[in-house]
Amino acid sequence: MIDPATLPSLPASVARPAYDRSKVKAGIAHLSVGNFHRAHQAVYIDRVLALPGHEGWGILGIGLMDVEGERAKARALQGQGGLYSLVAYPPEGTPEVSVVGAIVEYLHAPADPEAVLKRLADPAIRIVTLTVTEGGYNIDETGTFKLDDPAVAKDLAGGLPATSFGVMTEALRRRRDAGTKPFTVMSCDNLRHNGGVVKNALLSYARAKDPALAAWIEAEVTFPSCMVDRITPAVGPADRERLNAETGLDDASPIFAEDFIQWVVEDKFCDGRPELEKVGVEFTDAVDAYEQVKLRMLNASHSMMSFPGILLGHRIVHLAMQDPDVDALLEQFLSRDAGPLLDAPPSMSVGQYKDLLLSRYRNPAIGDQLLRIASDGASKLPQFVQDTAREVVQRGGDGRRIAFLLACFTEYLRGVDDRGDSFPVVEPMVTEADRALAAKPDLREGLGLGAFKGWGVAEHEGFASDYARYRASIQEKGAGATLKDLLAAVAAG
Ligand code: CS2
Repeated sequence: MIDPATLPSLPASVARPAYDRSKVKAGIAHLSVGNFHRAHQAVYIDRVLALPGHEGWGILGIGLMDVEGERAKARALQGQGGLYSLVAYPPEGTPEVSVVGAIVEYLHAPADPEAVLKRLADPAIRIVTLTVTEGGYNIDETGTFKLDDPAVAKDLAGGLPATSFGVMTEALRRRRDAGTKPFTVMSCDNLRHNGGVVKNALLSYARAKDPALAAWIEAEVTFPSCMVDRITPAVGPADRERLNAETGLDDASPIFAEDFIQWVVEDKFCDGRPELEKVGVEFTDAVDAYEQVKLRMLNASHSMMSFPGILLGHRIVHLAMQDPDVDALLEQFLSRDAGPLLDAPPSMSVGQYKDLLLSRYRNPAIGDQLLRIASDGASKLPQFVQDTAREVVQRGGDGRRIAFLLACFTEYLRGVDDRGDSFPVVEPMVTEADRALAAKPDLREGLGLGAFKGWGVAEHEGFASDYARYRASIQEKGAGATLKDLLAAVAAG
C-alpha cells in the first residue's frame, strides 16, 4: 500500500502532486475508474490541480460493477487515499514515474448505492465523466438504447439504481428537486460521436423512467464529445511486481502506459470546467473530425492487428509488429483503406498520423496485449471499422483486408490459433445465435453475426466471397498462410 503520509519522502525521481491534496475537493465524478481513466483524464486533472484556484476540481471515482476485481480496486484505492503510481514509457530512454493524486475520493457503488447518489447530488460535483467501454452504452445496431436489458429493466422497475444511466438519472432527479444545477455528462469512451451517444442513452433511460425529468435533462444538461488517446495496457500480477520493483513503491494498484497522451474536447460544459487548455487539452468545435481519425486509424488498426495477430500466434503488440506480414497488413490498411476516406482536420496530416501510430505500436517498452485489444470485439468493430468497410464497398474499392479482418474475427471466436494453442475469448455481446451462425458450413453466413449487422457488406458479392474464401483458408491452412496469400495477391495487383 502507498501511504499518503510518505509522499514527501519519495525519491526525487518520482513525480508527485504539485499541490496540497488536503485542500482538494471533488468537482468531477468519474464512473468506472479503469486503467485508461487513471492514465489519461486523471493525469490531466493532476496537472490542473496545480493551477491557482483549482482546488475544487478533484475526482470522485465511482466503481459500479459488483465483481471481485472492482472490490479489490476499491480496497486498493481507498487504502491508498486515492493515490497510485504510473510509469510512462517513452520509446527509448528512462521511463517517467509519478504518483497521481487527482482521485481524492473513491466509492464502490454496490457497497453503498445511497452514498454514491448523495455525493452525485452535491452541487460541488459539476461534471460527470464515464469510461464504461464501448459495450457499456447498451445500444443496439440501430443506435437504440436497450430498455429490455435485464439490469436496465431492474433499475426502471424501482429501488436504488445500479446501472450508470440509472445512477445518473436518479442523481439528476435529486438535483432538479433540490433546485441544484445539473452536471455536465461527458463520455470518455472510444465511440463515434460519443457526446451524442451518451446523450441518447441517458435520455432514453430517463424518458422511460420519468418523461418530465427527461425533458429537464434535455434542456439543461450538456454532453460534450471528446477524443481520448493513450495506450494503457492491462496490469497482471507479474506487471504489478515488475512495476513496484521499478518504482521502489509498494503500490496495490500500479499502472503503466505509453508516454503519448492526447485529449480533444468540445467546449460545452453546463456548470463550468477546469482550465484544461492550460495543461495540454485541446478544445475545438470539430471534435468529430479528430474522433473519426483516431477511431478509424488507431482503434481500427488495433483491431486489424489483434484478430489476425492472435490467430498467427502473437500476443504482444510490439512483437506482432516485428512480423513483416502484420506490419504490411497495417501499413496497407492505414494508407489504402482507412486513410483516404478521412475528413481530417486541417491541422492533422493523415500520413504523419499513420507513421506516429506505427511507431507507437513498435515501442518495445509498453508490451501491450493483443488479447486486451481484441476483447469485446463485437462492440468495438462496429465503432472502429464499420464506416470504413461500408465506404470501401460502396465505392467499389479493395475490400480484401477488411474481409480478412472479419474472417479472422469470426474464426477467433473458436479460441484456437494457428499453432493449436487456445486463448481466452472475452466476447460478452456474442450470442449463442452468433456462435451458431459462425459454425454454419456455408461460411458466408458468418456475415450475419450481430457485430456485422447494418454494415452493408454481406450483400456485396465480391466482399462476401472474399470473406468466405479467407475463412475456408484460415480453417485449412491457417491465418498466417492466408495473410501471405492476401499480401501476394495485393502485390501482384
Ligand atoms: C484499443 C484501445 O481497446 C482497444 O480496442 O484500441 O484501448 C486503445 O489502446 C486506446 O483507445 C488508445 O487510446
